[in-house]
Amino acid sequence: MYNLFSFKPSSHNLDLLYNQISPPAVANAVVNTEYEVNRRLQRYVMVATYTCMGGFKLRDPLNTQLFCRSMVWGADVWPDCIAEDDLCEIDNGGCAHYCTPQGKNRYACSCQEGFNLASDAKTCKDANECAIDNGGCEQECFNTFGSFFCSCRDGFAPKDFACIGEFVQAELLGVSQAS
Ligand SMILES: [Ca+2]
Repeated sequence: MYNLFSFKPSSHNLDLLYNQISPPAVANAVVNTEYEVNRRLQRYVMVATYTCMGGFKLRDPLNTQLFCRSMVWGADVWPDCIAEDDLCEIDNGGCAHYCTPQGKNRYACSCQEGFNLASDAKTCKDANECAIDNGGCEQECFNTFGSFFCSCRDGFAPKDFACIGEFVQAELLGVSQAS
């Protein structure tokens, strides 16, 4: 086994080493591997520098490299190539819930069921389902954050969106009112 850091490798050695520990693939990127002098460590280290393919760009232009230490490739932050025109790739486009790319440098936010898009077109606010047709509830409608529920007045029991009177409940349970 070669000691990676104790010598300046010849191109032949570099080929041998490269075959042993080729750097990991990063999606939509090409990689160039070479030895560089690390002045802090006072030795040569193997460095893989990634370049994004056409139509892609680095998520963070400062994170382009992986370093080989003890035969393992790593970095504090790994290089990452994202679509050039996909603003949703960065911080979800600022959307609270969903971000949908819509062509070059355009995107739209949308919300999960039970929420409506706020006036800033990014955040999502609770939809008050009860405000429209009483939420479809027969009697009481209670709005909750992200949802709602139906309820019934005294003497009635909820069944889906409807309310069943006590007499009907007893019949459903097979209880005779006469007994
Ligand atoms: Ca709600």
